[in-house]
Amino acid sequence: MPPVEMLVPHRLPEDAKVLLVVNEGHEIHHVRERGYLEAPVRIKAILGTLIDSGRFRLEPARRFPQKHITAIHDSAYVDFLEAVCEKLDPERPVYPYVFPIRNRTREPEDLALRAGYYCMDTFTPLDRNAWRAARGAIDCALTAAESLSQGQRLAYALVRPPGHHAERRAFGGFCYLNACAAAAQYLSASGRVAILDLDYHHGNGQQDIFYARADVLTVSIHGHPRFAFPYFTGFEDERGEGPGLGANINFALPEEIDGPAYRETLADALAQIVCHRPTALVVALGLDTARRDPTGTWSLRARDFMENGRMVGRLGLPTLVVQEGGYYTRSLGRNALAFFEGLTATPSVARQSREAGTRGGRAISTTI
Ligand code: Q9C
Ligand code: ZN
Repeated sequence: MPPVEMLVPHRLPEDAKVLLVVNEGHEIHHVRERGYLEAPVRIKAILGTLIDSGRFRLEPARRFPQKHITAIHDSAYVDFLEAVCEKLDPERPVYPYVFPIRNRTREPEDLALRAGYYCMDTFTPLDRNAWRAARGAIDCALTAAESLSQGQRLAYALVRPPGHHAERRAFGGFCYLNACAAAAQYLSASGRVAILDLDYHHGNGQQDIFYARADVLTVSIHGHPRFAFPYFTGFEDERGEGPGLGANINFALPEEIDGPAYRETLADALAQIVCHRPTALVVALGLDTARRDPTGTWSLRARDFMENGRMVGRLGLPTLVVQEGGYYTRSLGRNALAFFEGLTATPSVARQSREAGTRGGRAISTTI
């Protein structure tokens, strides 16, 4: 079979294109330590490939009020993050090194010490621009979410730093603010929402944020925490609590997984999402499930990402994709594009996205 690229006309009508919102200012957050994988080149690699494909329509991010951040994060945590970043020397990131896990009622006064109070690991530093860049990522996700509520069927927030490890009151795993959770929270005002986390690492952030909520389903497919970050969460018996019991679903997979094995689990995950009857879907798209990713152990290739996209697209839901991890720079663009080729391969989704353009301003509606 020829690649999908050759099967579709190169010049798509504007309203059939995927809405793309890029975190323009992401480069200000650049941890220059050798071996820090979460680098600006990740966005460059993906964006170049997407633009060349002619399938995306760029839209600038709008600025949203801070209430969208405090709706999903503790306000003391948000205040801390903003204040500490401003005070840092641009050349010297701060790595948390003391973690007051016992006496949590006393927040250390010293900002470097307080970093540990709000952090889950020793490899995610605070730096001068972490707050501003993470806030930019939130604006992108919210801009894209807003487009869904206006009738757009498919949008992509191409952002870094990533967000899915950021919990209500903690940063870590290269994440500071949880953009996919902010988008889901925004969309939940108009109906039930599902988050599908396809990053290699457990989506502990949105699990934590929505754990007691029945209206936002959180699903994550990831490497089992016995060998994969974040190590303490992502077990299958974490199912939600109170009214949210049953609305958190973890699929913890073994160290070696290929495309077909992954798809078996993805099919189960999608069936759970159908049961939830969401009006919108947020996909936390990690590309670190790819072959050769330095943080992962799996072996997905471009054709697997395309098939994954196709399976997700068959849900026929208004879909917002938020970029998360993925660190093997050479395949990032190819794999991201393949995922979107799959997502838009279902005729019904393409048709709906064209109709959306003429419908302008209509609220999201589910098609399943
Ligand atoms: N130097 C995301 O994919 N692994 N985060 C340990 C230690 C880090 C991944 C690296 C995994 C974090 C968003
Ligand atoms: Zn990851």
